[in-house]
Amino acid sequence: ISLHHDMLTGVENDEFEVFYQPVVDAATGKVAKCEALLRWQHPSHGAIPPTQFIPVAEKTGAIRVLGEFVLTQVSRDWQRLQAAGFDLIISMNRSPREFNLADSADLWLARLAEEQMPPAKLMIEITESMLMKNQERQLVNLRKLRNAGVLIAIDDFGTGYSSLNYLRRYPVDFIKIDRSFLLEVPANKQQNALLDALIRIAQTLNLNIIAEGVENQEQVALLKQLQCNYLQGFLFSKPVPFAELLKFLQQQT
Ligand code: G
Ligand code: G
Ligand code: NA
Repeated sequence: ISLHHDMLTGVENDEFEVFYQPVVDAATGKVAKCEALLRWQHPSHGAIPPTQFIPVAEKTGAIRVLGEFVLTQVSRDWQRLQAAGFDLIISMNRSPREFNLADSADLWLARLAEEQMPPAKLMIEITESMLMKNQERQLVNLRKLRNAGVLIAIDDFGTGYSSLNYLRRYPVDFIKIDRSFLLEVPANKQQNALLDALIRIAQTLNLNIIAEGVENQEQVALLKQLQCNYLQGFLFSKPVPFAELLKFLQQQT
């Protein structure tokens, strides 16, 4: 099968859908953000997870079409949330390849303008490995986005070879602590100490912190004590279709 071809026709045939996972403000307990996560229902193979098709899309270039689809959907869903009285920041994932093109930032900012979504309501999640490779073109795009007001988050923080210098040099607003750091928290004292250290690094650099993979109240208590800013995980909600996100938001008020 040609996954590349299937992805392109899949976008045209409405096989892709953007799901959302809520992100909760640790201080208020209210949803402040949500992360957009792409889902694909293939007509003959069923659900194909992004971990399977995103790497292929990155190689073939189909990622550009998928990325366009996600951003358009995100901006329209953001408008629908506004209309329903919810002022959220929506984050989306972008792979390094999507930052390689000279016009990426211009293209995305133009789309935001077209859809009338303020850049400050969009957050882009990138991996730390992208920053560490120090590709000039990627950094130019990153700076352009940030200067326009788009928020930048480092995803899976702590899993790369964190040469921490890159955090000072590059335009970043948020770090997302990888869920592997929460696995045995709070039972494992060593893991708790590691989590504490990661959070302190981020605080020292004046970065906001989102903890991923929050699954129980004990983790919430510890994260609050460590002054982690935002919480995301199955305890609150798994990634859900837009209609379910809206229901979730309406139930919390
Ligand atoms: O939702 P799930 O756990 O299946 O996502 C797995 C990974 O796929 C995520 O960690 C994320 O990095 C990636 N992913 C999901 N949606 C997108 C997307 O729209 N664009 C890119 N580039 N990656 C995505
Ligand atoms: O790496 P990234 O943050 O993009 O991955 C997001 C994915 O992580 C989601 O698609 C979801 O499937 C998964 N995820 C989110 N919350 C939890 C959680 O609390 N526990 C576990 N095991 N996975 C989670
Ligand atoms: Na992410």
